[in-house]
Amino acid sequence: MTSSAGSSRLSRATLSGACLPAGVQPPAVDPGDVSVGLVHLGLGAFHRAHQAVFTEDAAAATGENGWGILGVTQRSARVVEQLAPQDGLYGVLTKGTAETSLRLVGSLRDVAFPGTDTPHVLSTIAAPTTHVVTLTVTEKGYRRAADGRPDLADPDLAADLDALAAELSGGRTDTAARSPLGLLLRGLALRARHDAGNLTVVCCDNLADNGAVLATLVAATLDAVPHGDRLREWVDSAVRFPGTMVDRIVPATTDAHRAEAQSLLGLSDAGLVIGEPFTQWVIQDTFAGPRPAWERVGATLTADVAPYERAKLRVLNASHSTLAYLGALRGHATIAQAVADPALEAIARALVDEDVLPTLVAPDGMDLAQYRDDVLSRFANPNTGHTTVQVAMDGSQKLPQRLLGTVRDRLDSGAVPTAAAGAVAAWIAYVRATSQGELAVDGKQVGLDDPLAPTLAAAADGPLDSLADRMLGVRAVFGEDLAGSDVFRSAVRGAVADLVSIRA
Ligand code: CS2
Repeated sequence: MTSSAGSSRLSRATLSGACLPAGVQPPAVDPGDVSVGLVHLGLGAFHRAHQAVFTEDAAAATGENGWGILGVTQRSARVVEQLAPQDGLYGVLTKGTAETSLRLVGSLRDVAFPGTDTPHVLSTIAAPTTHVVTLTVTEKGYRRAADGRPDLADPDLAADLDALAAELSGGRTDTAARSPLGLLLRGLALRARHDAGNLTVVCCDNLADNGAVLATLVAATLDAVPHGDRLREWVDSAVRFPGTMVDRIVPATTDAHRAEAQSLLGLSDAGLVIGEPFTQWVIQDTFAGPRPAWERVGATLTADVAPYERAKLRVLNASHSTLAYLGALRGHATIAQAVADPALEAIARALVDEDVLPTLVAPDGMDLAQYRDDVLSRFANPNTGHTTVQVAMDGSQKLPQRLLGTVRDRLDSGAVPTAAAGAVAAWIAYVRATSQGELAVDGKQVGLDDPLAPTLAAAADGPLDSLADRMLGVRAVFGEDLAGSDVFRSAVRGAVADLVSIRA
């Protein structure tokens, strides 16, 4: 490749015939030879570095060419603008502690933004050639109320349900969808109407019991929609919602990553994503129809995903969040810096050892102490540049999934979850510092990035000695049970008081 190619952009045209530089791995499938069989909702970096790679490798391993992906963005057309001019091609820059590699992915065959392309997304979900829908829409994307039921007061979901009700009584199907759940339900409605066959919907977000959660959300939403009962019956018979555990650390892509990839590839890539070398996918084997042969390329298909999922959420994600809050409060910009701080590493380790491990049953063949060590050394990889502030966002949505299950199990067994209360206190201190404009990391002020920010900021404001009580009063996070637990309250109060010394 000549140096003048440095100014061109990755696409099928610029790739075809180009001799890729040594060390850059070409797409494992020929993008021109692949048709869409899977729709993905939530076309963020995580999907591109995880399920899309597994799916491409599975297609390459079997030679099946019907597993191309239609990737659907959530809130903006930006990702479509990055990927459409590149014919869906993008690179994954893998950054290990010692080595960097770049591979190109060709399995993303179509991209869509619901704001303009809803009819296309719905008809693809309803196509008989589509067999799987996967989702990574983040915790907040599901619009769940505090009790886990659909938040019917959410204006986006409410608008989608109006459109769905109209469609169920034979109306038009071209209103732009505004929420992932709305898009999914409307796609299911069209599929049922076209009698297009069974479908499997695979939730790949970090929610405890994610498959069951999504199945319940779908059913409960249909119960609330006029004429939803017939669709609900069809979903019960034709759709399956396997649970999954997904794992790969995928930090936000920076300009420096794009420049690095461009110097390796000789082409610019606006869709580039980065990730650590580690990747894992455990999937409950309850499919309603065909699926890519993911087990051929390293995924684990199992009858019971819960022990894997629980271990991952409670060990990895809980300690990640704890390091993010405490790290940012101590001025560390990255997770790697936070875990290199001996005081914080000891806190993360104690959280896992004292409160998390007693609540877990090791999945087959897994050594949980080794898993904890592996996770901490993955965090220590200095080359991903994963920021504390990125992991710290959306705490109100993340804590219940990754930390509060541990707290509940410990309380149920009669233990005082002191270390887990410390992690909750770390979040409280972070909410207070960010909502009051008191936190700067790397010289930049950090605000509170959370869908419940106004509620949290109001609770965080006021005297320090009642801070823990005011925050525990946020029922959307703690529920009635934890807010009402004297044992937990007193542990959190003590931990919030102790945090003053951590910050010093
Ligand atoms: C992180 C996760 O941002 C976060 O909250 O804890 O995205 C984490 O990197 C992944 O779950 C790793 O699989």
